[in-house]
Amino acid sequence: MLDGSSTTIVAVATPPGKGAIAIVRASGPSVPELVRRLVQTKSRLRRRVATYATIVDESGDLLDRGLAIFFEAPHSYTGEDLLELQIHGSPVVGREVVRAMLACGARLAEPGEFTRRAFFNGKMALHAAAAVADIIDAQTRCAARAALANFESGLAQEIRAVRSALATILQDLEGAIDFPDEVPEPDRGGLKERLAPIRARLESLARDGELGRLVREGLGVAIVGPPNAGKSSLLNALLGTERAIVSDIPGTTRDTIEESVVVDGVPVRLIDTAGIRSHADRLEAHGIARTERALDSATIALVVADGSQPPDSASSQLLERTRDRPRILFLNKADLGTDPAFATAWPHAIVGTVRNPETLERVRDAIATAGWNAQRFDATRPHLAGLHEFEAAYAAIAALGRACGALDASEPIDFVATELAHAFSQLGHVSEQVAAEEIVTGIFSRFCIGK
Ligand SMILES: Nc1nc2c(ncn2[C@@H]2O[C@H](COP(=O)(O)OP(=O)(O)OP(=O)(O)O)[C@@H](O)[C@H]2O)c(=O)[nH]1
Ligand SMILES: [Mg+2]
Repeated sequence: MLDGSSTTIVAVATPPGKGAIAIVRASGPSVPELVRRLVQTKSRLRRRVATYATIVDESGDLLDRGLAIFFEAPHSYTGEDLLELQIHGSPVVGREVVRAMLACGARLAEPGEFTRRAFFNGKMALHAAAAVADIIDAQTRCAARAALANFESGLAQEIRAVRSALATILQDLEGAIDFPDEVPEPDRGGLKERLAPIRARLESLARDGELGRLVREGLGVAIVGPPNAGKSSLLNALLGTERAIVSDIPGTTRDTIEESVVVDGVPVRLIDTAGIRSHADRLEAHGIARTERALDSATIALVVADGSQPPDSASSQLLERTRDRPRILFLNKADLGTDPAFATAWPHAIVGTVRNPETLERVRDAIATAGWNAQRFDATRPHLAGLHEFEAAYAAIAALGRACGALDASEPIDFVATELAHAFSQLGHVSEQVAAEEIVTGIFSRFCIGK
């Protein structure tokens, strides 16, 4: 049973491979015994004091020398007795120390199990545990700062304020519902006015959350177009390195190539693809099938065409195909001129050349506009992060919308109260420590072993 703390768990907490030091972590009731059998120090190991130690195996044979730190329950990361051994950063030594602990009755930790124990022992709130996973997963400085902002309980406080405003309105409605003959119904216009800022606050939290999600998870941009349009040249120019092969032979790129750049703090996954054309050899046809998949999976289609030539059927088809989705149209090779037919057919396109930095800046701006409306994300503010937080916020926003609709349509006041109560209870999933088992499991499954 994962939550039980009757077992002692152990893992190498540092990443695999060679390093300056490695840290082996053990947590659970038999930690004092592990200390007694495996950790030899001149004087008794004191709590929370790094002490030079000789580490031996279960038979007393030397394994390594390093630092040992003992944290006594409940004053540890997990809330249990916890031992950290800082040893030499050799994967072999790390494995041997873990093996010796297993021989003394410990078992290997599951991914995230240390943090899971911290949560179940009341050392850490669920949102903080999720923030820890986000800090570790962060791909950019902005994502790391944003995760850190969520480590504190700011979001829960904001949601509590919204809930208490809702609770006050609900109380005011209660009298009218329970004693319809004695208590007059509150003024409907006044109720709507009181609900408006609550809705606005939640909507703003949801917007910030969506931006945070982008900063955390990144955005896929598929660079598509006919062969020879300059797609790989564009990828290279945006990356600032010669990542993809560029040549004047149409059909140079055969496979999709994915690389990330950071735009306004958002990791943007650029996917260079094989040029689309109808007369392709077998190998190229495979590449074009991958292009199709990249186009389907990416959020934004960046359609590139050689604007110095008249439009061909492939570029016209792509123009039609991407009509109803977020897209950026880019007419490249403006240094060779721009065909008037293209200028008419692609009126909103960026016209320029990958060789011009100003054109690249316009492409980056267009990604920011298509991807996140060029809104700035304030990484210092707490924001919605977990899936269950988004679900709860959107459910509450929808319920408030229905409540306002009911007020407008002069529906019975108890219908309005039901919707407000629903919003109130949904938001409780964010502000209070009530979390369904699958939410808890979902959060901890993201962790690596040893955390
Ligand atoms: N004059 C000019 N040539 C360019 C420009 N961009 C790319 N090229 C040239 O166009 C040719 C094709 O460029 P690529 O980047 O390989 O084109 P692609 O769209 O990736 O082509 P495929 O991989 O075959 O689909 C190369 O010879 C590039 O040097 C540009 O802005 N101006
Ligand atoms: Mg290419």
